[in-house]
Amino acid sequence: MGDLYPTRLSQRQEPLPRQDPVLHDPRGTSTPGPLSPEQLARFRRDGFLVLEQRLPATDTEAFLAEFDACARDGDLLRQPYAVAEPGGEALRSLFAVHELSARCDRLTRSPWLLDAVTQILGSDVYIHQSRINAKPAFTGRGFDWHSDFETWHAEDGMPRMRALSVSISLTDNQPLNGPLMLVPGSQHTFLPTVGATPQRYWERSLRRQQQGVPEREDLRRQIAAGGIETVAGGAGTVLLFDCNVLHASADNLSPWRRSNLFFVYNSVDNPLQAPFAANGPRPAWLASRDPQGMSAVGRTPALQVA
Ligand code: 6CS
Ligand code: FE
Repeated sequence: MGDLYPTRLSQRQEPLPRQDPVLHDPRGTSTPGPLSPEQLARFRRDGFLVLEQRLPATDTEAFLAEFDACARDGDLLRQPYAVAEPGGEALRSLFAVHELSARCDRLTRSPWLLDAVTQILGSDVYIHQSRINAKPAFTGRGFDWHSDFETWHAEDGMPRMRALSVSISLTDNQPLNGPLMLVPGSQHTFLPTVGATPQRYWERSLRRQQQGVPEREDLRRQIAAGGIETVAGGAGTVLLFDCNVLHASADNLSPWRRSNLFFVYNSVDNPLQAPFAANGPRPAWLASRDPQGMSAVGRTPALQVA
């Protein structure tokens, strides 16, 4: 099969309708799970869903303490999976956190999360990427508009839209500290982007993304149709969002940090291929190529749902 989602093109192309379902197990019934039919319908319509279940403060505080310990560890900060803010020393993102932290690894496997993810993706899953985006006070820079899938397709060779992110707030997310903004309904359309992927682009894109950002005219149209919703909430808020829903977040100029933990689950039936629009694959800490979970910083077995 050819490329269903051509992107990183030399000139603008019209948006394409999504070729994959949003709910891969349409009634969410082949695996019993915590999501009600109404919640599944909302996820299909909007491309995201805030769960009623929250992570207790003891856990969010423990994750933050682990992150802060990493941010003081000089050896770790020299690793490629510790990404600094542009022009700053502060730690912007830490990848492969489920391999760095046993607590995190356990959380990726917790049945209440896995069961919800499986209701949507309709198969066993594995971790494609995990990270903490720290958004430090005053210096945390934003993330421009993008679809994660566009990057994972172009740069990682993810063939189909059958992945999602779980985002767990470790601090308050509120209008003033750069919360996630999402465009409801945008997951139904693929926006091809303009501009070839530079060599080893991830070394820059994780600080500031320029390729893979949709054309303004396409963004305007999506936002005119769906609006923008921010996910504000206290520490412990759990958000599921589809791999193709448009999202962004602004700089954090406030004195309150905004740190979120992300787990990206991909279907085991959607294994990575050669990148569709980049020269070589990205490192395993950024895009795991092994559903059995062998990555650059350790070994993680596949996630068992049953
Ligand atoms: O390059 C990536 O895989 C990542 N970049 C962004 C802006 N969002 C998702 C993902 O972490
Ligand atoms: Fe993203």
